[in-house]
Amino acid sequence: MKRRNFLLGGILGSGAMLTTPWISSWASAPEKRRRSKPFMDGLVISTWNAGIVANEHAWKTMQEGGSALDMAEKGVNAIEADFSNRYVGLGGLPDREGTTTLDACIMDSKGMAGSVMCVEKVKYPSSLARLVMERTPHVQLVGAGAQQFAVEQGIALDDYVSEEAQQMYDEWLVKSEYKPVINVENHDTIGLLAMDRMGDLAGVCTTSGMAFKMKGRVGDSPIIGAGLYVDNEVGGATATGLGEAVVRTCGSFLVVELMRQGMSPQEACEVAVDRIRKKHANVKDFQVGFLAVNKAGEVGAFSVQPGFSYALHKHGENKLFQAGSLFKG
Ligand code: SD4
Repeated sequence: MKRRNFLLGGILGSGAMLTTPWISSWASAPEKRRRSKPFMDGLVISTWNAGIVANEHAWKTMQEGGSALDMAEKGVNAIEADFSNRYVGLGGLPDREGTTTLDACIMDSKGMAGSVMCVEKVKYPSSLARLVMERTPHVQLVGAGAQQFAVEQGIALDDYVSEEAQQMYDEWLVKSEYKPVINVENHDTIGLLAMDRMGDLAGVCTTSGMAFKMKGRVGDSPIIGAGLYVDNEVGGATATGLGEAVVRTCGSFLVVELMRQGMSPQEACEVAVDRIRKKHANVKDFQVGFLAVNKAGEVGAFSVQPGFSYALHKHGENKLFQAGSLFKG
């Protein structure tokens, strides 16, 4: 057989596999999506109650001509700057050594990504993640290296320490109990997905991480594919809650891939939560929530425990919703 014919035979041979039902539905999904009309009105969806404020800022950014990436960054900057928030930014609860460390990542519509992990004294970690994406050949910078990069970029380090967070830390020290907590009050990471009027998508996720975590612990929030994933051809997803469970299951990537295979954002979030259930015998003891959006502007939200709120800015209205959940409380 001539080499050219041999190669052709190989391609046709693997094409025969497309007759299996799963592969063929997967293969036809992009075709289906091409037929659904892209949403061009602008949309923002973000986690927890603080999402309302973040959405407002993202929307304003869009009205001023900003891209989906600008919307995402400016949206969460408003929460990072709010030092009364104990779960995002420098007002966040510290690790078990008493130091607040921040995690953030960002993704644009071209599939570019940037991330900073375990960084100290940086007021806007999501903006630093954007600088990593735009001004370095890398995707992730960690700890002292991330902080050094911030300084090199002209960012002044901020020594803010929240008295209330310090007091909560002192109370925690008495027992030093280290276990994941599931209720709403103990989660507030902000994950935000934005779609601009070109129909392009971007996303961001920013947090001070799990309260009283071990020194050096990094959760899902700054991990591309775990706390956030955006594919401008398909949609985007973000996660909140117990980061370890989300990292183990590549949660946000999973949601986007399920949408790629033809699932709605809601179905994809529910299947991802179910995957977490199957992989964790202790699923009753922790919270994880997912948000998703597809190119048609359809959204989905689902969590392990009840109490996961999210904010949706669509058709000019910014509203808070409660996600459905695996357990009913
Ligand atoms: C983490 N996923 O560090 C974050 C925490 C969180 O709402 O989302 N809290 O694991």
